Amino acid sequence: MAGSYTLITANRNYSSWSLRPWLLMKALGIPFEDRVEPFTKPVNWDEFRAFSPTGQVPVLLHGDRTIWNSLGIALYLAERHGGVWPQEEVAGAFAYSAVCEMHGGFSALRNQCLMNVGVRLEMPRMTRRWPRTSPA
Ligand SMILES: N[C@@H](CCC(=O)N[C@@H](CS)C(=O)NCC(=O)O)C(=O)O
Repeated sequence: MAGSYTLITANRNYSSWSLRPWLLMKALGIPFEDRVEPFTKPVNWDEFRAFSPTGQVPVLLHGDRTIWNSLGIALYLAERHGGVWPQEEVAGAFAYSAVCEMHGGFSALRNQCLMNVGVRLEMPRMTRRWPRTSPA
């Protein structure tokens, strides 16, 4: 047993990579210390290298082990906890494919559409009533 988990992420409003293992651990009820290392400037690699071999987040600390990369963390957790991957083979095949496609692809989309969960949009006013689906 390597000890308890500490998950290091940046601000999860802006870092979808950080959000992934955080959501996974929350959804599976895996207890962890939630350590946030905020982005303080456009590039934080030098500071993040103090705890991350790549200078990036997310990072999972487990005893004296450091596990980096969101998919690396998911794979590590899957070795220790049920529910990370579907049990059923066809569902598992789909899940492996979809996860790898998401992890290794969509770079153009990622570059164009950065994540910002903190943005609040003002919706335009409705100018007409929507039809009802059931009688009033
Ligand atoms: N493929 C990596 C991507 C990690 C990544 O790009 N992390 C970004 C935050 S979203 C980072 O730490 N960047 C350092 C910086 O922007 O200063 C993973 O899955 O963990």
